[in-house]
Amino acid sequence: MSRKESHKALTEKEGVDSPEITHATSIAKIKERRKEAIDVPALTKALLEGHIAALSRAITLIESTQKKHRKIAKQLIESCLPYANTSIRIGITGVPGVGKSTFIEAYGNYLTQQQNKVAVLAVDPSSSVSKGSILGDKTRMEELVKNPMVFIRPSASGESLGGVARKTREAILLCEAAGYPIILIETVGVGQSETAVHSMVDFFLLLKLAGAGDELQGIKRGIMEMADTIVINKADGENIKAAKAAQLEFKRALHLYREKEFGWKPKVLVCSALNNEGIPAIHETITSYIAQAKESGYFEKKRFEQNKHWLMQTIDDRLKSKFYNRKTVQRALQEQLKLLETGKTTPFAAAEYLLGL
Ligand SMILES: Nc1nc2c(ncn2[C@@H]2O[C@H](COP(=O)(O)OP(=O)(O)OP(=O)(O)O)[C@@H](O)[C@H]2O)c(=O)[nH]1
Ligand SMILES: [Mg+2]
Repeated sequence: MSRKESHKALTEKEGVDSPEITHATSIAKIKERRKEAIDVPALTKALLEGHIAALSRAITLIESTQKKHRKIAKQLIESCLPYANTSIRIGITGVPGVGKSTFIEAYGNYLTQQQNKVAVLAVDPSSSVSKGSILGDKTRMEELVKNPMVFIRPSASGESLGGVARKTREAILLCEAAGYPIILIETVGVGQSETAVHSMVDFFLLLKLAGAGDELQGIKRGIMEMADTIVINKADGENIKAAKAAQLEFKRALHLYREKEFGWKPKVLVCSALNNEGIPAIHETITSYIAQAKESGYFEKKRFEQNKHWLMQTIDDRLKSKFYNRKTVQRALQEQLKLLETGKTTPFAAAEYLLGL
């Protein structure tokens, strides 16, 4: 046996690492330990002072599933709460490729020119698998990522939309405490994620394209109803005429919808995110919506409703996972399913039995 082989045999037998591995592991261990020693008051202080690194770190902690991190995250959020709730939260939705990221790049840059710091978050449960849109966003928000007044955080990963939504809501609070007065949240308008985003923002913007029917764009009527303003993007080049025609068409269609609570009528605008055209008018619309919503008391009321929604949602989620994670339930559920399959029980009797366990 050569020296190398005998060393390998020894390390395998006794579980001893090779010298290089030992060295690397000890460095990793030191780093790990350093990572573990989280000074929560210092991190909170740095976050409140607006340090981007501290904000990133804090968001990583709220995204962590580790129990000890969850505990720290809870502390962090509690210390940030008095400074939160201060921003304008804007949701941006639309089918893939409509230009959400390009729009955020244009609008984000416009906002920073007005001396506003901007935080950009994303809700895209699918990206946890493909990471596709994160990569896309980095390249499509070229200018914005370099802008020191902007904080960009790609979508949190998570198996469920509920998990991603919770993390995003907590990230909003942290961004607010770190001094970001405007938060833009991008979400893909094809699943349930826009409903989740709608219930965490003050203003919901739907981006659309001219020339494609609603079915083609995969936008359901419900999402149209949620929108506080519709913007037809890519109104440039040969597309301008079609965009203007679509604007008229949507204006007409929106007449059929009922007014929003404080008498707000959703507007229909056009823009070219790519050419930075139409952005100031969109900003004016958003500003005037927020002013009216605040004046009428709707702004506060909506935020309370949203908080109520998330409280109930969290209870639902917790109860469900508590129930399904129980070994007895898991076993009994399988048994009941078999009984159901062979016609020996009914869905209601089975449910009653399981819930009574
Ligand atoms: N002509 C034109 N192209 C645009 C405009 N806005 C976006 N695009 C292009 O449309 C493509 C998709 O843009 P994105 O901003 O990535 O779209 P998205 O909605 O964020 O896409 P997902 O994140 O994949 O859902 C890119 O090639 C953009 O350059 C616009 O105003 N005019
Ligand atoms: Mg995008």
